[in-house]
Parts: sequence; structure tokens; C-alpha cells
Amino acid sequence: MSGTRITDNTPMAVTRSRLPDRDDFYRLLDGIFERGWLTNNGLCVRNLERELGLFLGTEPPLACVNGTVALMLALHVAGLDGKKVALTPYTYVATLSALLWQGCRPVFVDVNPATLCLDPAKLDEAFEREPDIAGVLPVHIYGMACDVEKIGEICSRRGAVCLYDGAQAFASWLHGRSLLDYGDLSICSFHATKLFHSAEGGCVLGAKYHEALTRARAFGHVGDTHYTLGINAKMSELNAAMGLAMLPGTQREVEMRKNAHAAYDALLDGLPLQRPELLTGQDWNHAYYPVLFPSGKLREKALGALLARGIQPRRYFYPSLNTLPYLEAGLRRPCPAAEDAAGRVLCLPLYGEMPEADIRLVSDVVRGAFSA
Ligand code: T4K
Repeated sequence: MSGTRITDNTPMAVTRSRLPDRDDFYRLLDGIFERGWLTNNGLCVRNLERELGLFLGTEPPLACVNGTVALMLALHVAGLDGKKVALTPYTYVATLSALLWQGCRPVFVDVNPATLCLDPAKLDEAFEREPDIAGVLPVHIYGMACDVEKIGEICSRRGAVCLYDGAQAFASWLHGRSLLDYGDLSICSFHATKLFHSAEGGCVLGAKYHEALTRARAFGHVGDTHYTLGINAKMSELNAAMGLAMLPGTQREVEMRKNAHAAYDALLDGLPLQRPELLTGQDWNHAYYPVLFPSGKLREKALGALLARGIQPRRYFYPSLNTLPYLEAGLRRPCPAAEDAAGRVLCLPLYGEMPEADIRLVSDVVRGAFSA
């Protein structure tokens, strides 16, 4: 087994933010200084939206202040406030928080144990039990595609709005199409921890709702004419400048993460670690490196050993959200597959520039947890 970390004494976090080329970023900031325009649909935001549309092959997405608020906006314009919305419990807490802030009633639907995405068969069962479910909120977890075909078919048949949380799915494709292009609406996060980011930020897409989203994103008024209830979900020029400077390096980041994945795969080969399954036809962004240990006990053992060496993996996504203590008891229905995965998962450190020596060290410590 190799020794201590080679690079430095700082902890090795689950990820490290990618930074843009400094000159590119400063040039964009110079433009902001010259124009004296800091927010409210400024030039950088408009340029970012255009560039994102070109990158994704979609309509220009609407840039937002973050992914959580983008989700709240999407729920609102889709008319889902206060209604029943089916969602996966295996996700980051923000998916649920957005839903609760909009006064929706969450209906947890368990995941497929192989893909860890919402299970379409269980979704259909949920509609049988509760035909008044008005919306479905699946998550492309780790940037891996949900079964969009089956979920789409169920939503159309049941007359429910399909809203994808694609917070982790930037630069992930299914059959050559961006994952953000599926569903009636979808959102993405551009948080600093994402492979493409604008420090804080996010976006929402949904052709049918474009005008409603545009208005609701900026207080619901244009000049003195008030059209609708709105909120402040706008992205600032500073965040848009960061996004513009970051976008060109995105595909390279994906490639580097792919290489880091390959290195992990080789070094962990032979260990009984489960990986979430990809759908056929997916070109994955390799946003995270999740592994499921054979038991919760082994996961905790590996986690302890890694932390002791200054390595900070994360239990993304633990706990399964249907078990959260602050939920009304009636909402906490069991989701055995999600609870099982949440109890065994660990996301190992990953970012594009991660030194191979660090990947080796993490892998050695994980391997050690199996042998001791
Ligand atoms: N839906 C889903 C499915 C999501 O995954 C998320 C967000 C959302 C909705 C909501 O989107 P946003 O409203 O956030 O746009 C992180 C992120 O804050 C969050 O955006 C993300 N998902 C979630 C999965 O992870 P934490 O609390 O784990 O991050 P934190 O601060 O512990 O950072 C992790 C590591 O990243 C640090 O140890 C070091 C590194 N780091 C972090 C920051 C903030 C950097 O290198 N630079 C940085 O600036 O939540």
C-alpha cells in the first residue's frame, strides 16, 4: 500500500472546483466594468444563454441564480404548487426542498436498484394508488439518464407534468440528445462543485413554458406592466461571466474525468463494489465516482479509513430522503431500494485534474478496508 498523500497536507475533498482561464474571465469582467450593468438580463447572461443552447443543442436555457430556485420556478409555472408530486428519494436534499417550498405534497417512489433512478414500474403503481399525482420529478442521478422513454409514456398517459432535475446532468447525452432536453421542463445546477459552473447558478428549460418562466424569473413584470406572480431568480452578470469563461473547457473536463474513472476502475478491479448502471445509448458526463459497498458496515469502515488519511469522500446521497426526520410521518413511506443504496454508497474524490497518485492512494485505502 502506498504511503501518505504525495501532493500536500490539505485534505483531499470529494471534488475541487475547476477554474476558468484567468485572462478570459478578467476580459469578461472588464466588459462588465465598461458597461456598468451588473444584473437584470445583461449582455453576459444573454451571451451565456445563447452559448449554452449551442452547446446543449437546445433552445437557449434561462439562466437562474441557482438550481434550487430554478426548480421552484419550474414547479410554479407548471402549476404544481400545492399539488402531489412524485419524486425519487435518492437525490440531493434540494430536490425535495424546492418541492416543499412550493407547498407540494411529495410522493416518494422507489428507485431501480441497478440504475438508482426512479423506477417507472413503481411510478405506475403510485399513480394507481394516488391518481391525483399532478407532476413527476425524476433525477438524472450522478448525471446518469433516467428511463426517459417509460417515464415520458407514463406521464403522458396519466396527464402529469414531467419535470426532470438535471442538476448533475450537464454534458450528459442520451442517443445524442442532452438529458436537459427531455421532459416538459428540466433544470440544471451550475454550482461551483459541478463540472460546468458559474460559481452559483443554474438554468431552466421548457419550450412550452418559456414565456411564463421568463416573466416569473424577474418578479413577473416588464417595466410597469405586471403580468403574474414572480420571484427574483435572475443570474447576475458576474456569475454569467464565470459561466462564459468556464464553458469552453467543459468537454475537456469530461474527458479528464473519464480518464480518472478508468484509472479508478482499473485500481479497484476485483473488489465487490457495485456501480450504478448506465442506460444503453448514454454518453455520460462522469460527474461523480459512486461505488456501493456490499454492506453499510464496510462502507463505514472504508469511510473511516479514508478520513483518517485526510481523504474526504461523501455519502452522496445519504440519507434516503423518505426517511428525513422533519417530514410529516405520513410522507415517510418505505423505499427499500433507495434506503439500501443510501446506506452503502460512497462517492470517491473526483475532478478532472486529480493527480493519478491521489487516485491510487484512495484506491489503496478502499482496498485495505476489504482486507483488514
Ligand atoms: N438537485 C440536485 C440533484 C442537486 O445535486 C443539487 C445540488 C440541486 C438540485 C441544487 O442545485 P444548487 O441550488 O446547488 O445549484 C454540493 C453542492 O452545494 C450542491 O450544488 C450539489 N447539488 C450537491 C450534490 O453538492 P455540498 O454541501 O456537498 O458541497 P460542499 O460545500 O461540501 O463542497 C464539496 C467539496 O467541493 C468541498 O469539500 C471542496 C469542493 N469545493 C466546494 C466549493 C463550495 C470547491 O473546491 N470549491 C468550492 O467553491 O453540496
